[in-house]
Amino acid sequence: MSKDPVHPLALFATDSLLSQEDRTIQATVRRFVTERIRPHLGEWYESGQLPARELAKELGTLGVLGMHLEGYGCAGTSATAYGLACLELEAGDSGIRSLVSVQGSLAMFAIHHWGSEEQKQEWLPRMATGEAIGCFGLTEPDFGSNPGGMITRAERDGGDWVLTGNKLWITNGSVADVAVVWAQTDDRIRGFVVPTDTPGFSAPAIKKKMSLRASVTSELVLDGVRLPASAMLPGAAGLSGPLSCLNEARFGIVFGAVGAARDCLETAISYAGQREIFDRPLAAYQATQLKLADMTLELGKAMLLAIQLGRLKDEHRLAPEQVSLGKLNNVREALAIARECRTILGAAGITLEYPLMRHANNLESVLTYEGTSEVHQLIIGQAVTGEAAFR
Ligand code: TGC
Ligand code: FAD
Repeated sequence: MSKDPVHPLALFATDSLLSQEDRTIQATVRRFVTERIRPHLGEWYESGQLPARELAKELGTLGVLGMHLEGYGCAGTSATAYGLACLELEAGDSGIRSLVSVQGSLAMFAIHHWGSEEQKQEWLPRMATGEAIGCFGLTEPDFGSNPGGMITRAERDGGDWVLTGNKLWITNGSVADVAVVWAQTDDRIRGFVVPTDTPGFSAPAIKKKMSLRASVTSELVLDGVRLPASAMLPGAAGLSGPLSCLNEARFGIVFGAVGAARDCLETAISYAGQREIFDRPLAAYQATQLKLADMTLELGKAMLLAIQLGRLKDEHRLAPEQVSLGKLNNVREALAIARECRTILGAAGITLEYPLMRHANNLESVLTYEGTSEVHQLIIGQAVTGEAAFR
């Protein structure tokens, strides 16, 4: 006897754990993604071109840029609401969530948390509306997982700073108006707010990506970039400055990965219900149901973990190693779900008609950026043993 299907997340009743306000924000972002983003994703992904400037303004109007920050034109929502927005954006595409993460959690957060009042007034209101786009330059060609080894330097020259070095794999780089760049100085690692029209700054785009194609990824070249003394972020000294920003972006990914996984599972369930194989719907076979049941479990567990971390963050007691639990688990499981769902669609699963291969390819980057899986395993390993095993 057939029964009405239940949505995988409804089985966990996760909505009942969210406030009405957070759910309203989630529904608003979901509608935006459905109407404005989803119809274009295949084309943006295939061409590797994202209308980032136009989109940033629309995302600013939607209110998601720096939405969990207070003041300076930011909405000041709960952290959970920010996570739910990331979930809906990444249900569209990880690249769109990345645009928002890098703008709000990395570039804006760095200025908001570590910047001078003058830096905040100059950049945050324009970044919240999407009129100005930001990027965050931490990774270098030889220093990704180990950013503390960076060789980009900022030297004092009279009252000025002069920056020299290269950053690699920088999201939004070529379309940014402002780059938050981290560099070695005589007094530890420091952050600098660099207007991208400063002479000596360039940001060539990285091409031929097989992942995150609906996202701008660039190199940053700093060839004697001269900045006034006021360009340094006064609050940040040492590696804890940039790492504190990563906590914010990683938190968004904890939720975002659930969005990509949900989109894959919804697609596979719908397809399996319609696809007739050996005269019966694919959904009616045990082999299919075993896959769907296991993925439903992992999706629900990932969502529960995200909500728990959201609660902790809203209570200001979320520790970095707890963010690592979520980033590691949810991205790893989302990638496994995307690949398994692709098998359910057979050949159709490899096309851009369906989102599965696109999500799976994107999640390869998400698994690597913001701390690779191995880095997060080591952070958790350190938390439970007290021993650092990075070196
Ligand atoms: P370690 O000696 O452990 O720490 C150095 C200083 O930093 C403090 N700290 C943190 N502070 C805030 N938040 C955290 N999560 C922190 N982790 C450590 C620490 O207390 C210490 O402070 P102090 O005052 O004693 O100096 O540092 P380490 O060199 O051993 O490295 C540790 C490790 C490997 C965990 C860290 O380097 C790391 O997380 N590596 C991964 C790098 C990474 O994730 N890069 C991401 C770049 S941005 C990006 O990918 C954007 S993708 C686009 C998108 O987001 O959508
Ligand atoms: P590596 O650090 O060279 O790692 C290679 C392998 O070694 C990995 O498997 C890693 O887990 C493993 N490994 C590393 N350390 C250890 C260890 N101690 N023990 C065992 N194994 C280890 N960076 C930015 O600063 N800003 C951005 O906006 C940004 N956007 C990005 C966008 C995309 C699409 C991508 C792909 C990357 C982006 N990054 C960005 C860079 C990203 O953060 C780095 O790629 C990431 O930190 C890993 O560095 P890596 O690629 O140099 O790998």
